[in-house]
Amino acid sequence: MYDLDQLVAQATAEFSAATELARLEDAKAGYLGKDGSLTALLKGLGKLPAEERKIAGAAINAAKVQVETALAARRDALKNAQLEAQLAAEALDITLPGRGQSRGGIHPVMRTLDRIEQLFRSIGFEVADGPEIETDWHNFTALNTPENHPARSMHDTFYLLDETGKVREDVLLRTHTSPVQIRSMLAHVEKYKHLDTMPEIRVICPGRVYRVDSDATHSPMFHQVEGLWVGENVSFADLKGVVADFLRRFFESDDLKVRFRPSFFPFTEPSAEIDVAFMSGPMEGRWLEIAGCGMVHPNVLRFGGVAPEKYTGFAFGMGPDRLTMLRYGINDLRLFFDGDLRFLSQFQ
Ligand code: 2NM
Repeated sequence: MYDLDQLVAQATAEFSAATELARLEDAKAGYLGKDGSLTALLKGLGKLPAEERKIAGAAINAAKVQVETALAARRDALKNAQLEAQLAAEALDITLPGRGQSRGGIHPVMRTLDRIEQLFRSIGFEVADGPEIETDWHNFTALNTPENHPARSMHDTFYLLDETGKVREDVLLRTHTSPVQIRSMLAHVEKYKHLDTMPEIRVICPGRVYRVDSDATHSPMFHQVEGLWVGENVSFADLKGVVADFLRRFFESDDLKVRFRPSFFPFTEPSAEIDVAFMSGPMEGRWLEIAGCGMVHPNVLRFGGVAPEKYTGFAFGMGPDRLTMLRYGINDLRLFFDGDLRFLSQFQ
């Protein structure tokens, strides 16, 4: 009869030779599978006479148990080895030194913004913000900008696409912070609609704005601070006083001249550019263009819900990026927005 001991020894050897689980299952099939040798022996039992069948059956079953035991042992061993290998591959060296923490800092432009906000708060202005994705109406229409004005073209303004890739007509990246002032006027008027005369609006709007422009003095994203003061009898003289006082405090110098040069903006009438000249220091005597301003156009007041027959207002806008460049003697605006820590950490 078949040598069962040899069969068990051979099965055990084959299992040991299998170094992967899949190969082990192949080896198993040769003994315990449908066409396996042990399976065949068990099937053949039926042909034996009754006495022999009993003895042979017991022997074959004992052999089967041995094969199954060897198989299970090898299976465990391979699974263990696999787990060990995975753990080894994923091992972390916890003795490596950490990367260290470095101290964060305030961006130089944000320092300028903080300073501007602080100065205006001290004379009774509030600080407001609004969305950077703005409606065409708040950004242009309410600011008295004609339908065909070049600022509205895709050369100058970033538009957004809809789901089908078409340019949306209704929204854009705001090109100035003036829409926040429209929103401030509308909210203020609504808040005080129960009064005959509303309290004055005094607000500044600092924030990011976007234009299609990029060179040493223009970045597609830059910052603005715009201010608005609306009330009864607010005049150009008030504008001059507020702006001149602000500039002296901002530059920490009484030794500077301020001049208002006639200009044009769709949202103000009259309009002016504001120039500053330092009377001492490295920039002595040079006029620098620092801001734009004017009396808010009656159409703009009306779009903001304010009656131009009763109220007047002035507005101004300046570029804190440019002010920061002046303050620190920087000649390329893009340095502020490259995110290079070698540059930025110099301002801490
Ligand atoms: C500037 C220059 C002149 C301005 C006008 C307004 C508003 F919304 F009240 F009409 N906000 N800002 C303004 C006026 C801005 O920036 C150079």
